[in-house]
Amino acid sequence: MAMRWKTTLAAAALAVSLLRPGDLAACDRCADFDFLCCDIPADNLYVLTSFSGEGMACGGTADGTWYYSTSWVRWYCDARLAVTNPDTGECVVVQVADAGPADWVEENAGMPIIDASPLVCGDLFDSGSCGWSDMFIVHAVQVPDDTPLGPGGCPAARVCETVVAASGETIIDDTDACFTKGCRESSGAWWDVGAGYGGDAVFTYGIDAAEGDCWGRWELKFEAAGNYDVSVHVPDTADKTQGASYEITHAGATDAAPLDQSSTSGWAVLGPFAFDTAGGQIQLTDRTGEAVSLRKKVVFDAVRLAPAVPTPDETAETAEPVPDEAELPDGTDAGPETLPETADVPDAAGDARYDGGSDPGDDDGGLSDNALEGGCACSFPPPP
Ligand SMILES: [Ca+2]
Repeated sequence: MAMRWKTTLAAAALAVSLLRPGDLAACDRCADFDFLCCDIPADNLYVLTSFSGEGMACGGTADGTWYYSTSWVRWYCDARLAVTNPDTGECVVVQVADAGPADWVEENAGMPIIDASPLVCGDLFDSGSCGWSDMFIVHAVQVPDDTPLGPGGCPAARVCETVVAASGETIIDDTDACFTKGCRESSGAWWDVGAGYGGDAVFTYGIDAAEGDCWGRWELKFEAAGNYDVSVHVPDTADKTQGASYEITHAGATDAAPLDQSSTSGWAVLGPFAFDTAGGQIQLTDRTGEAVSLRKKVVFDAVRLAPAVPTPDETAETAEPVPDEAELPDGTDAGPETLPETADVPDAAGDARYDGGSDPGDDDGGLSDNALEGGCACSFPPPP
């Protein structure tokens, strides 16, 4: 927090000269600065602009000789971003070193802006400088703080390629490139759980604040529009939060799905949600309403999506077998598309029932368990 306030003062001195009073809010402004936009867009797309010839809020000078960028209010000083031209795939890694731009600049552009070294313009768009009216669109995501700057760092930057299938289940783990995480103010606020789907998960501590600081996001792309059951995996570990709230952005709406992680281990169903092919997002932040001194863990692990099965008669008349459905979403679907997933080692090993004791070589674990629970594993041919 000391760093934050130190940089805050410098940023205020820099940005106040750009402030044009009277502009209306169109971005999600920071709690502390009503002239800076804090929101990170779900599609991670920004307009690229360039600047040089001035001091920067995090220290150092924007002299156009290295890979610097805004904005520390969206990330933090010295965070690193992989900035990609989505049309060409060309990418450079930049270091967050400055504030801004002021909100009215982003409103003029109609999009969030990353203001960066002219080097970025040159590498990605063969241009000596970039203004917002050029509308050079870039995709930017946070990468580890030790990622090398410039073009050489980009192999470490991964692209989200997982697409939610129109049938069967699709799992996006915290190790997938479609999961990203970061913090607006804190640095190094992530730890490994040492358990979870696939044997891994990460956590940060919950806070009691008006806005979240650290966040994790699962980016969702869809093969087909429709209703999908959304589940999240919660690793078995101590001192989890009671106040997790997943925000599901889908088909133009955002709904909150609260979950008491402290009483959950394994898959938890958040509900069915309607998605379109424009994509969606699941976000979880550290805003749990619990004092950070309580050290309650907010855990980030896998999410699972599967097309919701339309059974209007059953849902109206029968009791809900929630636990069974949570464990076996494909239990009634023994079609060919189920077999590869069930026989897939990471799926079986990562199931909640195998946390902490999975045997990666035990291909049959998921199959026999399905059979015991009344699934359709008996119809599967023996694994090769
Ligand atoms: Ca995991």
